[in-house]
Amino acid sequence: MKNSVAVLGIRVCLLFPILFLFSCSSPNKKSAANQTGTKENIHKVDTVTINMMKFNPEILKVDKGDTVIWLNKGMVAHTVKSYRDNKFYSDTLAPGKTWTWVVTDSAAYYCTLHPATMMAKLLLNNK
Ligand SMILES: [Cu+2]
Repeated sequence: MKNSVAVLGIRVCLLFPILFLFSCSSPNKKSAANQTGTKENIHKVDTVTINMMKFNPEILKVDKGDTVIWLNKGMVAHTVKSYRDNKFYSDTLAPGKTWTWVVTDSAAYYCTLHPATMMAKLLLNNK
């Protein structure tokens, strides 16, 4: 009798860790499903290069939520300012510096230091 009680006790001790392992495997599947659901929120990042007194590309197609990075590869300082509504106005960008804006709308913009020659546009897709 004592033997059979001891065997039963050992079986219960083995059973609990196995149940514990199975119960742990299900939350992992849930978190994998959550990761696929966030893909819709991914936006792209575009770079506008400033060089030879020009924005390149001069017309950039974007979506709301995209990030635009202006990179000054020129020899002198420049700025990035929208014409209307003050949607954005960068700091003065020394050579080698960048400035970033997250797109909220389409915008025509220019360089306040060279307004006669440096003009460009951000155009929303589907417009
Ligand atoms: Cu400029």
